[in-house]
Amino acid sequence: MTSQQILADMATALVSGKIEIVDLTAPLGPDTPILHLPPDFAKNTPKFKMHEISAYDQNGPWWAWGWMELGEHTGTHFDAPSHWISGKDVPENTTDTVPVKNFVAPCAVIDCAAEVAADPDFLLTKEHVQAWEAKHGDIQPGTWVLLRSDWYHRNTSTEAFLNADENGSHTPGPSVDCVQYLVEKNVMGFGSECVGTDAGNAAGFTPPFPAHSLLLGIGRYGLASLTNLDKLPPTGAMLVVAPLKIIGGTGSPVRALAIVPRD
Ligand code: 23J
Ligand code: MN
Repeated sequence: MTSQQILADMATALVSGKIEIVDLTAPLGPDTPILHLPPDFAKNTPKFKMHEISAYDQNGPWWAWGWMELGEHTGTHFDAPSHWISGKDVPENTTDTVPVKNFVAPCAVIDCAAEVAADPDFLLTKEHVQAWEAKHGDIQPGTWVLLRSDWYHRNTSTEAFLNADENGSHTPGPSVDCVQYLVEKNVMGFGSECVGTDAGNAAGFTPPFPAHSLLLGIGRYGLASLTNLDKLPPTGAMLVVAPLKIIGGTGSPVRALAIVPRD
């Protein structure tokens, strides 16, 4: 089949609904949950804020527009390699230099919803990934690996989303050996429904924050605060996720879309 035919068939399937577009993006607004780092890293990212320039009024009689106060790592967002010290010198490591072909890639969805419901500190291990592969096939290079936790249902409450107590944040993520395995597989990156790609207690891992440190360190990427992963098949969907082309950006909010076969 020619590539022209593939795209023509895709257009037909989109119109008929045999291929569906699923929105993996959380709404972006003043109530969007923001990461809270421990007090020894006192400087946190600010909450999203929209400032009005005009609203069809004396400031602009025929138009409405605003300007935003927006952290790079806010809401559903992309982590570029330069976000982490391990990725600071890798080539094409900022939002404006990441090769655009990496913004369209297949995804493997690992369903951990039941495990996370039983234990919010659940860690996805190498063994879990290998068990998934035994069922669904080996994860190929350049594939996004997404942890389905159903955590996105908590996204409307910062408290429930961060799930913190005096011992820190209780949210799922990958173990160190899991991320090492994903590095060996040369995946496109790791995606999570939680506020960041790493588990809530990942500051204490060796290395700390492995999804950040190891994957960004090899020039790969992260996706955080994804939604609707329960609407994706384990394999066969394609992600379209592109950060804003911020010059030197370490990350960016995204509109994350999945192209999903439905027949
Ligand atoms: C800075 C420090 C630690 C973490 C993060 C940012 C993120 O999760 C992020 O948004 O990249 S864990
Ligand atoms: Mn981030």
